[in-house]
Amino acid sequence: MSTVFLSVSTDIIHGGHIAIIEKASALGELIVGVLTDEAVASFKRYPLLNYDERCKILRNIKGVSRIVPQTEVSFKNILNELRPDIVVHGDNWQSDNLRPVREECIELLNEYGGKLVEFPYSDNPEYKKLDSYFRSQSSLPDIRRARLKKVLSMKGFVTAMEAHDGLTGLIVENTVVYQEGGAHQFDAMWVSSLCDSTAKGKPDIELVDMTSRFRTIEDIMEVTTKPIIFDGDTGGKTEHFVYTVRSLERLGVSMVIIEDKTGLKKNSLFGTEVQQTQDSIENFSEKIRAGKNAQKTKDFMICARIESLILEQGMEDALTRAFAFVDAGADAIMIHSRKKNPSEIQEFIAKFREKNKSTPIVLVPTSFNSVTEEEWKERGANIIIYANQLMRAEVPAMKKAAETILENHRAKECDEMIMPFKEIISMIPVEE
Ligand code: SPV
Ligand code: MG
Repeated sequence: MSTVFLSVSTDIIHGGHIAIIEKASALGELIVGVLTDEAVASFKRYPLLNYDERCKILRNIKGVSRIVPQTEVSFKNILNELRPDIVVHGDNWQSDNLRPVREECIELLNEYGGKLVEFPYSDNPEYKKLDSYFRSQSSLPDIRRARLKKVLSMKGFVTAMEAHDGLTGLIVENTVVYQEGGAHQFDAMWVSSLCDSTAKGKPDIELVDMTSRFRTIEDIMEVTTKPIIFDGDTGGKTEHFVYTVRSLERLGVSMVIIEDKTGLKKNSLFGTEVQQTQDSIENFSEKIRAGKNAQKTKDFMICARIESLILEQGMEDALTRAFAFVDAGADAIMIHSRKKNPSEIQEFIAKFREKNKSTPIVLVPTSFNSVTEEEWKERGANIIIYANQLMRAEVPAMKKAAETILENHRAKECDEMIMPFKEIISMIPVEE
């Protein structure tokens, strides 16, 4: 009897899946590869039903002989291990973003004489509706808020990309690259004060008020499902911060990062070139304590951002503050630097980790950008935020298009540097 392998990543089992399981099991002994939560999250949304739940369901479906865990999107390891005679898949992967995985799968099958059998993918509109229902469930505040902690505990290391409106949110939500058999996506989104202000043509000095910042969050949240990390600047007055915490929680934001500065805040990338004042340890600790007391759920996180290196106050000051802020209840620590050389950040991590093994460390490697994520992870960092790259990519592209039209007195020359609107529209989700 032939062995048949079918990989399943879905958490909504509908008639389409039952049909493909039936067809696959008719070809031989059916082994189902159940993608782990991490593998599913790496190429599509975070599954609502966890791995164990999904295994339980699949194990009990008629025709499934056994199930095996599949830890990566690629079929490489699992095919090398199982060497099934047949791999079954829906034909949708001929054209969707799993195409490179399909190509690799065919190569592997050719190596040992296995066969790929593809069945037509069901395009039943009811199944599409189900999928969009589950997607909208993932964007509900309670589910979304808790997801950052979940992903952190699952992977120990998270990447976040800046989003400053619905469209950049969609880019962060949906961009996937396939590399060495794995899929890579950003895990979370960063709503930066710098980019949110810049998008509105305003300086990054806490001028854009919270109502407007919340509006940006809502625009992003309406069209995405990934957890959101909010740049809360200084957090404002402690008496105001407690209200901000509750509003962010209600919206479904997972973490707010507040920096230990006071008075008129300027962007950290200016460092000591502008007048900036660091808050006292006592005041800032009190703000963290008040924020933690104000929050209503256990999932919401408050991260304390330390500006000692930015303001050239030295490593000892940075470390003293980090330990004090953790004692005050901070769920994470962000250490910032504007030096190109990453050594002061590396030194901070090493010294902080000597005494504290578990509090997540957050980095924004805009200036010290030569170190890879893998190395930061190894050194003990947990969240990497790409804080402004999407905005810095869009500004020169827009400027160039504007200049090209002005130079040519028409838009024809501009065509090759811009995207057809049809392609942009295809990125916009449509509710059915
Ligand atoms: C932001 O993105 O607004 C930040 C990070 O606070 S930084 O600009 O590096 O200060
Ligand atoms: Mg900021």
